[in-house]
Amino acid sequence: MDDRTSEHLDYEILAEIGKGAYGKVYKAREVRDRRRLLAVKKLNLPGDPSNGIPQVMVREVALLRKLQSFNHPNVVKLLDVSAAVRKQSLDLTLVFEYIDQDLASFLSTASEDGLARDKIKDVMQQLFTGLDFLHSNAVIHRDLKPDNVLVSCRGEVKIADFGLARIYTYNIALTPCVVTLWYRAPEVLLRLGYTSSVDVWSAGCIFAELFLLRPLIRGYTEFQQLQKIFEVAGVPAEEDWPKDSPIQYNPAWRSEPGTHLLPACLRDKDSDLLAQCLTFSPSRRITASKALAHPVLVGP
Ligand code: 0RS
Repeated sequence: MDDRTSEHLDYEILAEIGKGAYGKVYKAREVRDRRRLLAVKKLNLPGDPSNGIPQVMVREVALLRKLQSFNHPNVVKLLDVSAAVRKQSLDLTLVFEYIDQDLASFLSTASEDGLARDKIKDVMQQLFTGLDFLHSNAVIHRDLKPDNVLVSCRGEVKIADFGLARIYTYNIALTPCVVTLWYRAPEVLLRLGYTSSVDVWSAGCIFAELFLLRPLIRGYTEFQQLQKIFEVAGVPAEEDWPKDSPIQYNPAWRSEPGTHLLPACLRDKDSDLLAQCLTFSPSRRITASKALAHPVLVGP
């Protein structure tokens, strides 16, 4: 039954560590010589695979492997890929290096005095470096959040769960699970086209969260998330409102950005970087590469 097409790494599953639109992620240990800890991600793609592996999947996996060849310190390392053909589905297994902690847990255990500025700067530098690398290779994460930003015991920040977006959309309709809207850019909430700038929005939300130790914008429906975005970042000008938006611009929306909602200890340059990440117009939002040159990330 188990007809593996390629398998190089042998491991034993230790525990399930996550579950979502992507399938399941397990913590595992390599058997025999190296006994490294691994993160094993299993995707189950329904459909009849007898006509071959779907093109999207081949392309996305090829892209992941190509990215891997750069060995970038701020993205998780992919060690192995294998596929198993079953009667009514295709099982894809991705094996990654295991990183000790996710940023969400890291923040939940931080002292309530907050993180040191140097730490915030270091995390954001690494996050934007990883994003800049992904974006330079035409990879958009689309769902960046503290749960899929990993922090190693040596303080390395690594982005996980990227590059399978097109496979996920295939799976998403079938997975009745709650997704967090808190890091979503307005154009994603409005279901408009998106570019790599959606990840910069998410990074901005994470930047604020490093100060606040709680999420900056917490909405429970797409519209509520959008309203809360306006409360924090201000209402966009009517001429910036996308023509193809499913929601009509409402001149009655209040337009004062709520500085009281922002972390109190932000300095001017922090607020400036945050505002440039949380810019409504994707084309005017700062890029990951430009963010790396921002005074917050280069200065003393
Ligand atoms: C919600 C509080 C819990 O090494 C973890 C790892 C961890 C990994 C790892 C490596 C490569 C992934 C994980 C990965 C793959 C989808 C993913 C989605 C989210 C995150 C990682 C993904 N919080 C979440 C789970 N968790 C404990 C806290 C941990 C802890 C250590 N190391 N994942 N998750 N890719 N696909």
